[in-house]
Amino acid sequence: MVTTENATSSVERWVQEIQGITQPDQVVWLHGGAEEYSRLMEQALKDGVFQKLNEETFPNCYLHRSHANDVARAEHLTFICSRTEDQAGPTNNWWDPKEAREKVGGLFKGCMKGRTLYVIPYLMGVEGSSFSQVGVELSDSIYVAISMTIMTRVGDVALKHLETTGTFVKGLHSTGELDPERRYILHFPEDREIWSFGSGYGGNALLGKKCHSLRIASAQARDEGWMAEHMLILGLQRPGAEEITYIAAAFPSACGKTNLAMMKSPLEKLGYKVWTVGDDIAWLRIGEDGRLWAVNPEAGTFGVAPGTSFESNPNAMAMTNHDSLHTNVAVSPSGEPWWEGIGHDAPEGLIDWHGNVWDGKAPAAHPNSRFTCPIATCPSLSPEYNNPQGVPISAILFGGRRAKLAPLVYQTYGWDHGVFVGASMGSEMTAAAAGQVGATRRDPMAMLPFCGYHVGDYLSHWIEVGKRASSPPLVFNVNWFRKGDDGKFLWPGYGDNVRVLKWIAERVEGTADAEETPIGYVPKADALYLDGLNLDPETLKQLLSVNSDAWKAELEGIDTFFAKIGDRLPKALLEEREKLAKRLG
Ligand code: SAT
Ligand code: MN
Repeated sequence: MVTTENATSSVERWVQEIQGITQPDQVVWLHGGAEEYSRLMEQALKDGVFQKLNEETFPNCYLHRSHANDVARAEHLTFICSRTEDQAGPTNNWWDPKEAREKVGGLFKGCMKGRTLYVIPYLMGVEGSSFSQVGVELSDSIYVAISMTIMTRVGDVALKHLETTGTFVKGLHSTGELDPERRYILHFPEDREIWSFGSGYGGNALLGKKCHSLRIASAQARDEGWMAEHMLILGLQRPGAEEITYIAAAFPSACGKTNLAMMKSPLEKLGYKVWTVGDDIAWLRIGEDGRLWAVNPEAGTFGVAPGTSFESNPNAMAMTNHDSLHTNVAVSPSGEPWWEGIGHDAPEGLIDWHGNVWDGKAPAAHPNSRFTCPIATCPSLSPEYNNPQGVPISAILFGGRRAKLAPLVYQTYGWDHGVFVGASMGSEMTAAAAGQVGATRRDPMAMLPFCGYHVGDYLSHWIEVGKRASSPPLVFNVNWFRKGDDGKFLWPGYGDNVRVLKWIAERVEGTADAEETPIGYVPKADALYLDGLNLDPETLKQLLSVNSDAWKAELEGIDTFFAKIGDRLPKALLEEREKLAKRLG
């Protein structure tokens, strides 16, 4: 057991060391709490980092505009600096840790002259839970200090937790000059350390999120037998059911993860309600009962603004109306945020995300503009969110955008088949992303940019967990994006996805009807509750159809991707591939 003094003094020693290297004008420790938040925000307003939004209609809301070259994660500048290259695997950029430290270490020398160094102790996970982890981020960005205060449990609560664990993840961050030529996001998994230089953007700079909770944590989880996943967690309450059914789901970006996690069910009057546990990250462990138990390590939501409306996500809209940060959205002359797809026309005199009067040509809000809100303000927040044990997961969902291929939902034939489906999952690219429109980008478990070690070993770890868990979740695939010949979506999506969740919960319980197909169990037409939807039988048939020829072509795409993973791909997945080929005939 490490004493308080020891634990905190190890942080202090590190802060002094970094202070010596980066040479800030002053050092400010964050302790957490509302008063500190107000003080930081006052400073940020003075510095021009934030602007106040309309206090009457958007109380305690602020606008931040980032540098135009610094609006998204920089995957090509993100490195896994494991001791050997093969530990990083074929899907990560690798950099020799010694070389990386030399090169990027040089950039940190004196980089905080004239700036304030914020010491941000943070806790990922529930206070008092043995599954939680402490990190300390040292950053020269007040935007980061404020955002971390929303996204994590910041301050004394983290230092207190450190008393019991004694170890913390070290995260060093400087915005540098925001020069894309001098921008690096480095992970040292063996040292549980992160260095980020030259960016102030969320995923690059809020080091508790993707860097710690996924890249570093996934490598640690492999060593310790648990899982750090890019997953939402929700609970489905059903009439007559004694227990809530908890579901974890992984989708690539732009597939509606936040919307599903916070969904407002149109069947609420019938007793079907969705509770939000998390919208982005899940840490999962095998419990004594042999089930997988999940916690959301975060304390806030960092959601994509465009497309969020009272129709697509009323709960998120309610959160963005107060106590929130808005980054790179457009703003009306009266200080109200606006973005494409918000559900009402752009107001007269709209100011775009660059700060200019909008010319109506390019998007007014950046396509990756974001809202940052405390999860405590989520109207559908689960009472179990703060449970130190987490929630027991009954079903895992994978999915993506597949216009023609995948049915609305299917259940896999078991854990290994489920891992195969997750490993080969992909999404067809929309015009918003760089790359060929319509081409399928493979993204195993939606972890492609977030897995901190070799993807083949990662998939083996999944297979292992299934072996060790006596009651692993059932695994499903969903596709809200299937289109008809006219190019129109066949399924309404959003809140109506609760109808699919209902079928999934009934499969878990063993009461819903399904048909065996080559790819898995697909709902029988009358097994889905469709009252009030006006879905004609022909559309439903298309939604649930499995075309063997299309799946044979898919198999080729999967083979190409698996070949890239190489000989560290677990054999179980090759066996699943063979079984699928055989079922397809
Ligand atoms: O871009 S971030 O990693 O900050 C957010 C996300 O993609 O979920
Ligand atoms: Mn994410």
